[in-house]
Amino acid sequence: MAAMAAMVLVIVSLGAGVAAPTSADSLAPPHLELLRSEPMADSTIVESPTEIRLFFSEAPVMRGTSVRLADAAEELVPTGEATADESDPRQVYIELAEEGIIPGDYTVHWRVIAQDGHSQRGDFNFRLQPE
Ligand SMILES: [Cu+2]
Repeated sequence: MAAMAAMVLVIVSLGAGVAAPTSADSLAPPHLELLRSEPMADSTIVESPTEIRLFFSEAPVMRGTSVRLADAAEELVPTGEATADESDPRQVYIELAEEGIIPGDYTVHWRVIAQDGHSQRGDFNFRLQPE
């Protein structure tokens, strides 16, 4: 057990020596990231949005990409399918029902496959609270 741990340490330090990284981040290739969203994460908005829009650092593969909206009870809110913006495929949106959503707390659950095949997922919240 101890011998194996020591071997792993040797391999890790050899790898680090060759790559001469300045930080742990430089060992990993860049991954698709969610840069921002509309509505913004953790924001309180006063009017129902007509869509939820996510701004990624690169265009995801749309097959395998999903964006879902859940209410405070974690019930899914009916929306359109996740769609890539025609003019900028790094932007992905879902359209909400014409009548909008009712006041309350919401969670957006997103899941994407990046061009490099890595899947990424996350979620963020916002509150709709008319004045
Ligand atoms: Cu990746």
